[in-house]
Amino acid sequence: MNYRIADAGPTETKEEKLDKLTILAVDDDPLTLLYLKKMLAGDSRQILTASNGKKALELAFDHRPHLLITDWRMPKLNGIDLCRILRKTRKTQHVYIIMLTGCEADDELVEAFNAGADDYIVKPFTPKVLQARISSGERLIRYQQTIRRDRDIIEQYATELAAANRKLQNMAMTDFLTGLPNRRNALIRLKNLIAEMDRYEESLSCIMADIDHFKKINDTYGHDCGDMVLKKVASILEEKARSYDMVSRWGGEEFLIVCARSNRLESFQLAHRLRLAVEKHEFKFTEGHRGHVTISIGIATWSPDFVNEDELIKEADNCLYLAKKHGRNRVIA
Ligand code: GH3
Ligand code: MG
Ligand code: MG
Ligand code: MG
Repeated sequence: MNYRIADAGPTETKEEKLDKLTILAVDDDPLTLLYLKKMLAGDSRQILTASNGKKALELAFDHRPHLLITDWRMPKLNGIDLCRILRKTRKTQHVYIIMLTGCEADDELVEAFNAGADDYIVKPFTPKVLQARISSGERLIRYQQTIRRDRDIIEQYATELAAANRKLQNMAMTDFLTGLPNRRNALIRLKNLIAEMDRYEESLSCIMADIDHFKKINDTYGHDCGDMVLKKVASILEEKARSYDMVSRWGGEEFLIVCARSNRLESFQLAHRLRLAVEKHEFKFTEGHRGHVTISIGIATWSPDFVNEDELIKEADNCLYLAKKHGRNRVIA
């Protein structure tokens, strides 16, 4: 698993390389606009200009500036309405807005802030003051960028963590060798199924299958060959069972098949099919050594006589024991 939480966590305050600051200056007076453009120019800035609110709006939507300096009174769309629209539009709602205007009455200042302005400068302004206010705005913009970046990192960690958890959960429920659901998984399925089948008054059965004389395969051809046989038997059982049966690896060379909506006769027929399919398959144990393996099967069908799933499995185990005792390669229900 590739955890990166330890090396560069979201709480780290590493100085990061910041984007160029995009500033949009808006004024219907060409001289003011020219002046602003010259004054604002700098290596770390991109300066855009517009001569009215409507053009500014188009530029803002296209370029998503970080900061906007706008005049109030302009043709087509004034600065106040420009503010309102930008604030209401998702992609521009966070732009830092400085109103630069000749209006200096308190009511007008209040109106500008109510429309969404972040700062207010009365004309004529001095470059020093404007620069200082832009710096203050830039600090806020950078701070917001850091927060957004940290949030993205946290979201990414959360996604990775959720995926890792899913993988772990999957691993805890799956048999490593065969890829089948493991015993824990089968027990959960069985428990749930018993409740479900009881509710709908449907039958359910358990098929316990055990490979005959499996130890001999290990002893004769080696453990790897034993593993190969286990995997193949697992895949034969999977292939021959119905899609709603759960074939699980119960342990060693034993497989439990949990059969929903399956009475004694139906599960008996399925068990026969499984037994024949395994018996029929020709294994290549080693170079020049081919042969067959068989399985013995015990079946138990759920009824109110059983206390719980453990009792049901115990019954399937008893039948399996009898199948072994009576000569193996057979089904007992
Ligand atoms: P029976 O017909 O009575 O079931 O005889 P058996 O030899 O199949 O049963 P026994 O319980 O004596 O031996 C089972 C063997 O399965 C012993 C164990 O080493 C082997 N085994 C269990 N798990 C694995 C595995 O994952 N891989 C391999 N290769 N062998 C395994
Ligand atoms: Mg004007
Ligand atoms: Mg066995
Ligand atoms: Mg066994």
